Amino acid sequence: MSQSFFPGVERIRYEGPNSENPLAFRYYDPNRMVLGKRLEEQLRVAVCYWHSFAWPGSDIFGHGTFDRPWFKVSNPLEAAELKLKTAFEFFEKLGSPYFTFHDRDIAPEGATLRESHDNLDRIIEKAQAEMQRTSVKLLWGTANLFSHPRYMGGAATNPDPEVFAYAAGQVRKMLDVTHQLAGANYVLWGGREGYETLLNTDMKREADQLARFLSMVCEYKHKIGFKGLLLIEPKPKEPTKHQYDFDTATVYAFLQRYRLDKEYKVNIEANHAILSGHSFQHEVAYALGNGIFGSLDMNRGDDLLGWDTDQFPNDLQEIALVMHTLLKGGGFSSGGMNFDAKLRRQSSDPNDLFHAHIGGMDTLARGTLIAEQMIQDGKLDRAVEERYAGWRGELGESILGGRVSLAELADQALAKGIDPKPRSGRQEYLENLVNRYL
Ligand code: XUL
Ligand code: CO
Repeated sequence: MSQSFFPGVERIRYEGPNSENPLAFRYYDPNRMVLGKRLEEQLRVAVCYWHSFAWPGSDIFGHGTFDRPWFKVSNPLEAAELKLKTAFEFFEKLGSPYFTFHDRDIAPEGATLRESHDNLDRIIEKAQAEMQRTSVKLLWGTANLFSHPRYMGGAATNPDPEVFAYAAGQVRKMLDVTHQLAGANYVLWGGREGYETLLNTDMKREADQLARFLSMVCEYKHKIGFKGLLLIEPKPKEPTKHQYDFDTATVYAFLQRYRLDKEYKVNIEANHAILSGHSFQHEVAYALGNGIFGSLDMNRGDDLLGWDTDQFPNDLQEIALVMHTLLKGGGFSSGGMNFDAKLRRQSSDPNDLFHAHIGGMDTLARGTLIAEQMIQDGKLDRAVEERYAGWRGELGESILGGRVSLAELADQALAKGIDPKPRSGRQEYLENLVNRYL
């Protein structure tokens, strides 16, 4: 077997905030207890295969910039094996408990669907051995239903039912593989499920097709006894102009309309939230509030760019607020934090992969410790509770309890001469309070 791709790197250790070692964690101490769970279990960090091992560093203007040995191996299955070894060397040295992958990240597409399945089987057997050797687990599997030209007009929403059938072939296989690898969840991101122009698109029909696909997927999940969550990943645009899974609220309405809301939850991605005109925290709060929270794709965008830049998270305030919302909502069940994040094209040294993930994990850890303080302190929660205190009184309870009609309430307002006084929302006071924890 090949040699190490990261020869100078040992297992990354927690060394505390004062460490000068760039290849150490300053905040990510997996064994530290946070609100009754080990930090590692609160965060459930995953490294993604596609950005870190399959992407060559190309963009629409230029070729790959990353000199990875598996890109130079001409036999695609041998290349996949080398990539697999390197990926597990990385997961093990980083100490990430989970990873994620698409079918086509881990094994090459063959000339036919059957050949692709066979390629996948060969590599998955080796992946299973690596998982046993390292104890690294699968957070979720997924199928790539967007790269190949056959999917240019969508997968489930394609005008051609044969494309739908091909997608069914890929998803059944990846559900089987995810189940075989004891994956904790299964993700569906509708990369090409959207449209460019209504001149050639029947939106209503495409929604029906997508719903049919999703119900076939959940029927199959139950048939094979896969216990993980099925997760839809919202994104408002890119690659299509109008993506059907625009944001969490849109996905929730769609799921309810087709009676799929008990079967699917969401995988929320930070930069997708921003692209949809929301904050990451808003999306997480919405999903928790409606019982459809599943998992997170961690990354960040760039304020000056309007696309999915997939940078590693480093905004401490954003992460602290998201973790505050998430931990108050009970934290993860089977979900986790998948780094759907990539290096910049100029970060071409192998060790840049470590710096990126170490920085990301430290930001998540530090944000979580800040969120723990906010929760234990209780000041932020008390401010919100006080703001709604009236609803716990006689008037509020009679309204929400359905004990008064509109007419009765209107009469009461007249009879009692109700004259509500505006009260401050104290936003700046609360913002200052948050800054004190950072
Ligand atoms: C694309 C994206 C995907 C999904 C998995 O923006 O986020 O990588 O996470 O298909
Ligand atoms: Co994603």
